[in-house]
Amino acid sequence: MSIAQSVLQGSVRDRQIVAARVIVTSPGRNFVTLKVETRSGVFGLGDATLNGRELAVAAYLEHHVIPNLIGRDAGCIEDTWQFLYRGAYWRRGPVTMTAIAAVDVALWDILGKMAGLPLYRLLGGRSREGVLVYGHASGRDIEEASAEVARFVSMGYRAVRAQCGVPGLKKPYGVTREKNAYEPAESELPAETLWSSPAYLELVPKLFDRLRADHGRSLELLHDVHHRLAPIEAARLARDLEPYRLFWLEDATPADNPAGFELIRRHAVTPLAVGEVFNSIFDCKGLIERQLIDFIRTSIVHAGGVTHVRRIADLAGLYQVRTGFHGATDLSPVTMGAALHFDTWVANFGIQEYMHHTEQTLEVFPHDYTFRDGRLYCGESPGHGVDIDEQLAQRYPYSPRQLPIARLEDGTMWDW
Ligand code: CS2
Ligand code: MG
Repeated sequence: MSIAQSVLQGSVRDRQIVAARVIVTSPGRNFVTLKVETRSGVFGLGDATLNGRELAVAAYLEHHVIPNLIGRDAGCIEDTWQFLYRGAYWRRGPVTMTAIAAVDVALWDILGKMAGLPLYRLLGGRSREGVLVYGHASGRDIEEASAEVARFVSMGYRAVRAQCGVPGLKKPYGVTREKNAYEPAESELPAETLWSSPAYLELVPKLFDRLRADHGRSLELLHDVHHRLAPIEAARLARDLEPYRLFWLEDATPADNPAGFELIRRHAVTPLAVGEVFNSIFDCKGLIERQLIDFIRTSIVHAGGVTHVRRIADLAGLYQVRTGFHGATDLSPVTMGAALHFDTWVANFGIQEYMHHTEQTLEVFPHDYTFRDGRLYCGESPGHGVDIDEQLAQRYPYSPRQLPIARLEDGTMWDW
């Protein structure tokens, strides 16, 4: 009888959590992974990576979560979630909800391995063959950005995010050097970048005018404002971009204030995406219920795991808001694996972000998802289908990194 079968038919004792540990590794960038082990030997992995705040989550897990896991039944996923959320007293926030997410995803991984089923089967089965993804094309100028879009189209992408440099601004957001995956957390202390909304607002409509001229109207084009505009500026950009039919305009204005999105909605029909910095349903609720957004980007790793994001997706579905999970390189392959199972199941799926991890990273995290013809396909392995090579992981020690900051030309602190 396999371990899985014995554990499936086994007692609570087999499912008992006997150990859990945090693995910090830095194959090109920092990742934090939680490994939860049961008495039967079946283990699960959860991603606990929070870019620039990795050790905060690692410490939260080590000091405040793991001692509470030992002895618990790994099969009690919901009760463990409620224990870690309600029991914290100081609830919500990115560190807490990333730590809860790591436990939650590890327990879903264990359940899948016990049941001998891939995660999407545990959730309710397949709703689609393959998951539409978008890649990240960027360039120092419009010319270079359009050539990069062409390169992604040649690789089979049906949807591409386009970003480009802004004249006069050094270190523009989202522009990679030498076609590497964009890695913003590049220094121990925050690098300082310069921002100018007027220069940006002049440029972006020209970028998409050229992209539509070069690549036609059927290619799905996306753009990330990255929280930089005031509501009225965001409304103007969304209106200026209407002729270019974007799939979505992302983080057009900081979402702390949902009323800012009412202003955008009043002036434009460009679809809006928000939520990669959200960490609970309460961050999403107002925007969804007031129909102020079209895609919710809140990710499994930063919003309490599968258990909580499933609730967010169900709420969104009532308002025909679709999912568009965050999928940057600072979310580990464990999150990509779990997200693809979720994307394969969820009814109101929209699109999945797919920034390529480095080869180093992919060696540390063996996985069974695959890319072809503009879509990602989760595997059929039990659980989420991603593992960690702990020996290899040890070769890449943690390296302190923080995200950049942005200032205006007069020195005013701005949103990066
Ligand atoms: C970006 C992210 O992918 C995106 O949409 O907003 O890359 C974001 O800049 C990083 O995740 C921050 O760590
Ligand atoms: Mg973004």
